[in-house]
Amino acid sequence: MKRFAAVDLGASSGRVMRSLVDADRFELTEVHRFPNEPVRVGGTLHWDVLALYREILTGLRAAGEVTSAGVDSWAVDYGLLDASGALLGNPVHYRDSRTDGVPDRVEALVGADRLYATTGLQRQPFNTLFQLASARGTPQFALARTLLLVPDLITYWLTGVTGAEVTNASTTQLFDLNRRAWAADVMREVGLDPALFPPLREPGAVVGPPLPEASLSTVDAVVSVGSHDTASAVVGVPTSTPNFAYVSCGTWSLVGVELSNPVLTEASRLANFTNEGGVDGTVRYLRNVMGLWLLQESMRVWDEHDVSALVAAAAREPALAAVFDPDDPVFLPPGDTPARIAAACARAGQPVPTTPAAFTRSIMDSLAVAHRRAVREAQELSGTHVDVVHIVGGGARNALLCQLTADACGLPVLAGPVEATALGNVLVQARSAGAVGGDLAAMRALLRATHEVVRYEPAGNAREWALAEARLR
Ligand code: LRH
Repeated sequence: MKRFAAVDLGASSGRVMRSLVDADRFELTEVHRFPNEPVRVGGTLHWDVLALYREILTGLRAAGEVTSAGVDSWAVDYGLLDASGALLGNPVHYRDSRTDGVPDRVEALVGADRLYATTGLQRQPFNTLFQLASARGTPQFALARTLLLVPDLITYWLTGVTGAEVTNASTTQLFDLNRRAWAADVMREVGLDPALFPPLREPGAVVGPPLPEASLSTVDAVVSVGSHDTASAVVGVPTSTPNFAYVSCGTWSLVGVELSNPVLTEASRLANFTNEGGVDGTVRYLRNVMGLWLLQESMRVWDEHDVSALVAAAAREPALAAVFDPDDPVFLPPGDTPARIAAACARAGQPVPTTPAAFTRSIMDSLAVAHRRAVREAQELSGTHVDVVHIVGGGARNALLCQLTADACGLPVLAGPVEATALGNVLVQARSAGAVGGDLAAMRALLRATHEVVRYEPAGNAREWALAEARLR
């Protein structure tokens, strides 16, 4: 029996989890949870990264004796180090507006088709490439000698070792997925010095022991994991078949399939599907659907805190009354989401919801329709076939969304585990330590043997969902 710690920095909170693993046991306990709230200062939305680091140390001490610890967080965001290794300012949060208009400028330099052919990455304003293009020219950037994605920054503070974990590096739009190497040509074309980007490391690589200053005598080593949270979440999908789609459902719904090679066709680029590097050389071929962020932001505006009551009320509202496209970029920044939804419904000539319950129903229906569209397109664009949809992450708790997704896709949905990201983080560490053996299928078999899923059978009228999808266009 071996013990591991998983650090996961999510959209509203960070957690440290302790896990016990052997050949037929796999337990996970949360030992420390802390807020992860961006801070707006000087007109920019920042990470409060030192406060997070302090909480991570507290959590790792609370985890007790562990063979290793691994860190994951959301993609694309980074810190810059100067020549002495000091952090240059607080990392900027990807929902900041500094990249407004930047993708067009960058794509005028390096064609969008050329970018996609090399990196396979979807066009999102927050891609690291676009963030860097907007940071170039600032005094801080002039001093920068090393770029570290946020989990790599935490790992650097813990160990003193710099590096770039590949699953997260693949979200920068500066990474060549076919070669699994930095895309130095693209960097040069946009005026970035390739020397800024540290050597790559694969998930499972041992980074090193904690530095004495971290005072973590109970942690033997820090190990590189699928440090992009979505990469870890997909490891944590308990599938028994290769013919599965996943919805990693939380703040975002990441909807797609697992492939062995990227899809780099023009049709794929125009559909804004992304190819992200996964654990064991896999490709996560997916679309970013706006996800439960729509509900979280609406609840913030309504000053409403009881999500279960709201979803229960939404379940009693009429179905498919007001469907809008959740992937509209107007929903990306924080703000008055209900007003934006109302405007989207009005624009589409649909009834405008008026109560929180009706808005919530509209969000659930629209997400289910967007899940359907993404599952359908992922299959068409990649030439694969899907028999089942796995929903993992916090959204697996939302029975209404799970049932609507099954109905919309016309496929069974298997929901859970809620903690897929932390479980995937631990599985990679456990394999590195020899506590579990084998490939992804073997790791997922251990998950199935130790974690329950809830099955939702598709019901309802397939034609109605097809018509609802047509209303998104
Ligand atoms: C989910 C996620 C997603 C990225 C986004 C920035 O947390 O990592 O995969 O696209 O955040």
